[in-house]
Amino acid sequence: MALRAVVPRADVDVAAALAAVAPICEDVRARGVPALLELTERFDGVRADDVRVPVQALTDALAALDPDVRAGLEESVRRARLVATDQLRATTTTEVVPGGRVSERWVPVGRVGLYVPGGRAVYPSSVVMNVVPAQVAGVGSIAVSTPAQREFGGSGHPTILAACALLGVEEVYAVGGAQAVAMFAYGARDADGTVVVEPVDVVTGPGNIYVASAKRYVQGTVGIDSEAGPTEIAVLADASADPDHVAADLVSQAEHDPMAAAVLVTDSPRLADAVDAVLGGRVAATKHAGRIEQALRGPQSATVLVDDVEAGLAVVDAYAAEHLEVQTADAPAVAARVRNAGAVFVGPHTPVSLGDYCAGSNHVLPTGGTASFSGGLSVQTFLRGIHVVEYDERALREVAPHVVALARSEDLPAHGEAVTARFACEGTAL
Ligand code: HSO
Ligand code: ZN
Repeated sequence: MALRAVVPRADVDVAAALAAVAPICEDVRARGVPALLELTERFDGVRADDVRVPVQALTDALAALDPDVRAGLEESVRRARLVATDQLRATTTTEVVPGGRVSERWVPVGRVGLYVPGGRAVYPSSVVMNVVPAQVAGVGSIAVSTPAQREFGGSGHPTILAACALLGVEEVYAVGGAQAVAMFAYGARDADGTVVVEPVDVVTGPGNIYVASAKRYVQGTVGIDSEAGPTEIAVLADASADPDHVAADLVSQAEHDPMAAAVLVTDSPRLADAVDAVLGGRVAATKHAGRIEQALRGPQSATVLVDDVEAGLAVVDAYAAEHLEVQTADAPAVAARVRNAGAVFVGPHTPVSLGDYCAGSNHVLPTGGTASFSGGLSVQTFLRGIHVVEYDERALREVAPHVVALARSEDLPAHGEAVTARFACEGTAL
């Protein structure tokens, strides 16, 4: 617990953004499409006639997609589908007593809205990570929203549109930010009252602090996945790790955002020095050196020296990283002991960026320490367990005295009477 207070962490105040986000959500709720178009003009600098991206634009974007990117996305989809399919849970049925059964059936939600950011983060891979589990879960209606881009005439980014087309998603909106989350949560009507966007049951997807805050605002009206914050990588390494690979992996996630966190936890001062020695060169040689440097220098990033791997495990558990790499001798054994992490990447050949695209795992993962109580996006996000209870007369009769006694203890006698009413002809003295 004490460790949790000292681990490095970005200061992201989602609650503070609520004040800015609440009026936006309420405006969308009250005025629908006209509000969406105005907000898009205000925040994205482009005035469109319509919020919906025509299906033809999706098809055209896919036709124009770089074939190598298409092949990469197809492989990413194939692997994500394999994993998601295995995540599906079978119905469980428990024979509690003869004649008394409880089942749990996993049923997909009816409709989901997936938010895909634009701006600096144009990630077709996030389309894959959100859409595939929803499809595998069996969600019948899937809509995507992504910010309107001025340079693309107010439509969504073509790579995002192409990824939607590749996955067979035809309902796409060019709406960004908090307003997109509100649009999904409340639905939206035209000025003349025609329903343009049906409300959804669940909103998922990453985004900036306003998107996260809007998700918090609408939660309860709809389900949400986790509130995504800046990306984090922690590497738990010992002297056996390759410093250049460790440095490359830290840099890879720092590339997302000046607020991204890159934390090295090691019991080897020599490894720490060696990583430091190569880090500068790697940063200087890569395209987004500016923001990477900011991320690595920020208070959210650090090297933590520990006495041994055991102590390192305590630190990474306290940190509860979105991504944790274990690069130690006998990495599988060490990884098996990790309790808090969004995803664990085991051994020298499993960099986080593999998981970002093509491992088959999901890259929508809990950030900001929330991995201590939640997990990443999966088919489970889109399913609900429904308990199905069926007792026959004998089984009910047998347990009736217990129900009556418990009901009495809670001063809810009508609860007991609902059971005894079934045996009324035999008297109620159960
Ligand atoms: N590392 C990011 C996901 C991502 N990386 C998308 C590349 N594209 C958060 O898990
Ligand atoms: Zn990434």
